[in-house]
This record gives sequence, C-alpha cells and structure tokens, in this order.
Amino acid sequence: MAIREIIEVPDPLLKQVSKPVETFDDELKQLVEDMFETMYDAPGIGLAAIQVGVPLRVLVIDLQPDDPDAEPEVCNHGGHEHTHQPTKKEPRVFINPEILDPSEETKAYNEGCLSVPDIFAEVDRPATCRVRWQDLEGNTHEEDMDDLMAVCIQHEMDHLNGIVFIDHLSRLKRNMAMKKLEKLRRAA
Ligand code: GNR
Ligand code: NI
Repeated sequence: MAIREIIEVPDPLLKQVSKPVETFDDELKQLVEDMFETMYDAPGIGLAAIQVGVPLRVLVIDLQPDDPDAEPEVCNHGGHEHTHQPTKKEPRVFINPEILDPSEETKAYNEGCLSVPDIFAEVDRPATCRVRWQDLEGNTHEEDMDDLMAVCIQHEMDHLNGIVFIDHLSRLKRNMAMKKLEKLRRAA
C-alpha cells in the first residue's frame, strides 16, 4: 500500500486518453489499493488512475468516506455496547467503464477536483445514466446511477478521456478558475 502523488492542472498527462485494462493481475490490484489509499488521504470521493499518472481506464469511488472528525455513535446491537463511525466506507472499483443512455434531463452540481485543488464550479451533466464496467476479476456489471453517484462517475469518466471539469466551463470562467488556482498556489 502506498499513497501516490496526485497530478494537477496544467500537467499534460491529464489530457491523455487512458487505455483499456487488458490484464486483470496483481499489479492492477496494487494500483487500485494505492488509489483508494490516495483518495481517502486527500480526501476525495473519487479518483481516476491518470490522476496518479497511470493512463489506464480504472476508477475508484467512495461517496461515504469515513469522516475522521465525526462523533462516534454508541451502539448496543449484539448485546454489548460499542462505538463506531456514523459513516461506513463503501469502496467501489470501475474498470473499463462505459456510460450508457445518459438522461436528457440534466442537473447542475458544484464540482471540485483533486487535480484542480480548492476550485469549485457548477457543471451541468445528465442527471442519470447507466454504467457498464468490469471488476478486478474481469467480470462485467451494469447498474443505473443517479444523484451524486451519477455526477461522480461522469466526472471520473471524463478524466479517462483527458477532460477535467473546468473544461466544461466557458473560456472566461475557466481562465478565472486557473488564475484563482495560481493565486492560491503563490499564497501557499
Ligand atoms: O473529491 C471529489 N469531489 C467531487 C465533488 C463534486 C463533483 C465531483 C467530485 S470528484 C472529486 C475527486 C476527483 O477529483 N476525482 O476525479
Ligand atoms: Ni477529478
């Protein structure tokens, strides 16, 4: 397990189109483990392999990462009192994902990205979509996605195609976002 470095705009790697995974081996499992560790450390709710410099069609998502600052809940099921964190980890891996029948209806969401740190902007995307993907064993799955999962998987799919969320903004807003990012970096 290792935390890998997250690359940021304007790194040209982020414009690269990632290649399909063809071999479902231990190296792939290691990459996915490292991606989860990197995402939870950041913290973020999703991560594409290209964000750690690996141009493969691999995504990890967890919409409910454990909040280390959350008050633990006291529980009494199973006959003994104990505490646990109120949010449960729900790690999901998507290999070679495809978006099927995106809805006509769109929805705006205030998006952020670990590769564009501390910048947020409203992006319109199809409100729902169906996703087909493979798991770490190469088995194929399909599921309908909505709400934050639909937003996140479409944001992550964009990374696999060399697109970052600010690419969806007008040139004016994108330039403003990049200027703000440069200013934040100078201040850091
Ligand atoms: O952590 C993340 N939060 C987020 C918020 C709104 C819309 C999309 C995202 S994904 C982002 C992590 C990331 O950059 N994934 O590529
Ligand atoms: Ni992102």
